[in-house]
Amino acid sequence: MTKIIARAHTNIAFIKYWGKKDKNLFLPYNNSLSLTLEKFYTDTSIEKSNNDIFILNDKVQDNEALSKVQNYLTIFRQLTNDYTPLKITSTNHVPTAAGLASSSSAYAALALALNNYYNLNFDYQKLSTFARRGSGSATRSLYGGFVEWKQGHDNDSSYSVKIDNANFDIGLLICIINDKEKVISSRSGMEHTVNTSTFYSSWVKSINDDIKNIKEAIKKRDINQIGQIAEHNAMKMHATMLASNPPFTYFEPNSLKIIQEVQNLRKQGFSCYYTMDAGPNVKIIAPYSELHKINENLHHLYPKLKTIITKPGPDAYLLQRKEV
Ligand code: 2P0
Repeated sequence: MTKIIARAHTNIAFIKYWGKKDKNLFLPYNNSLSLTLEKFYTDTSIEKSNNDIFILNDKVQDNEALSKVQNYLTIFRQLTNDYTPLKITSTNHVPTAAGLASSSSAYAALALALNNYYNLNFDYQKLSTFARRGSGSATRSLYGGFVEWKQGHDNDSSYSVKIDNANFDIGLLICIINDKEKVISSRSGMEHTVNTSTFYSSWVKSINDDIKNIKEAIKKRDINQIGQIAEHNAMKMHATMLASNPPFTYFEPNSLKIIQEVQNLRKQGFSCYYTMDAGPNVKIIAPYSELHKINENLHHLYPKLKTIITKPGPDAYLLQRKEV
């Protein structure tokens, strides 16, 4: 009997994905571009079993969570015509109470594990189309460094490519504003935005320039340009939510306090910029070599603030393939 364990790291988008053209296939309205993170990852193992079982973070999951995974497994089962029951064990290595989404690493690790379990031998580009069917952001978590998800127009053309290994002085400082589960899931938040936001079409129109410009900045290792483009892109995305009807936001008062401090630190000469996703946590983009100093400054003002510093992360990889 074969046991597979795969590891994939989470990613944070510098150019965001916020809306699906096709909800079934997870085809997005625009290309997006992210940085994979070293500190956060998911390990997923697959082995034969008497029944389908899904264990997440050491807890056997209920039927609702299991059936979500089974729906996903159907894609592989229909492809291989192998309906053997499976035990799937998944552990999210996200520092306690980080309040970060793990669906990107979860579905990338699962797709890679299934690729090996069924001996499909798909390359990462092809595999990213399978990760995508679990969660949009997972499309970008097969690769390390900077990754672009090409929106495409059908299942096979909506995949990820690696842009750059990000092997230079860049990192992220995550400020944990709130570690509770979010009230509005990204899935329903993006759908509401697509359906009602006055600004949605201008957001989509603005993406091609952002992608082109950030790729040039990455090539030049220009952290200030990378940060400026990412920061503006994130705020444009959040503006689409404010212009939804009824409006909503993921901002909390403390998110704004951190943003203000990032702006102050920038005036003092730090090359730091902010981005936010479907939650109140603020992520600071800066040279890795400056992040500890930035962290000290933040703690001087907010001694209780929880923060995590991370470098860019690697490609997803197989930890183990063992006959048991
Ligand atoms: C991103 N986010 O590009 C954007 C920016 C949040 C804000 O992808 O419905 O969990 O599973 O495709 O990928 C979060 O949404 O949503 C996300 P689904 P996902 O990273």
